[in-house]
Amino acid sequence: MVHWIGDEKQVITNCWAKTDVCTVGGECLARLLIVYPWTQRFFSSFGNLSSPTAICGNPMVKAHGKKVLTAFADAIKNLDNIKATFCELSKQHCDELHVDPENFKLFGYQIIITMAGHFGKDFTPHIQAVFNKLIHVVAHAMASQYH
Ligand code: HNI
Repeated sequence: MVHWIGDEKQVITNCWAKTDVCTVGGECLARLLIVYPWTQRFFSSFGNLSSPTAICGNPMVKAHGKKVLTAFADAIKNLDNIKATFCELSKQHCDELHVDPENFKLFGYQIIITMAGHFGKDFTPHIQAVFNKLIHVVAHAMASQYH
């Protein structure tokens, strides 16, 4: 189980409270699809992904990014129970969606980059370190039911 130390939980909840899941979610998924183009193959039903402009303007990308970040928010509400929170989603991503778990980390990095852009200098190295820990814990939980 993950051990949160010092002010880590506080840092996560404070920062998340100022995060607009809708905007950030869309940007994270768009960045994933642009920076790691091979991830596009999972989203072939999402319509036009032919250029960075198309990806950023695609309403299905925005809606799905929001959905994923909303699930991320569930982890933040259950910081001491992240593995159990993602048990079903992990099974689904393994058995039905066949998403390589390496992609969970790549998505997490986009969360950090997007938050850094939105918060600017308020996104201090300490906050970045705490979120880096969080995204690794989430990626680990999302991979926990893979076989
Ligand atoms: Ni993911 C569907 C959560 C990473 C590909 N994903 C979901 C759903 C949630 C979700 C919630 C909706 C389930 C439902 O409605 O039954 N995904 C998460 C979380 C992470 C994540 C919390 C990482 C932290 N998913 C990824 C990654 C990929 C991915 C990195 C691919 C690169 N996810 C999918 C696909 C679907 C999906 C594909 C189905 C989309 C659809 O609507 O067809």
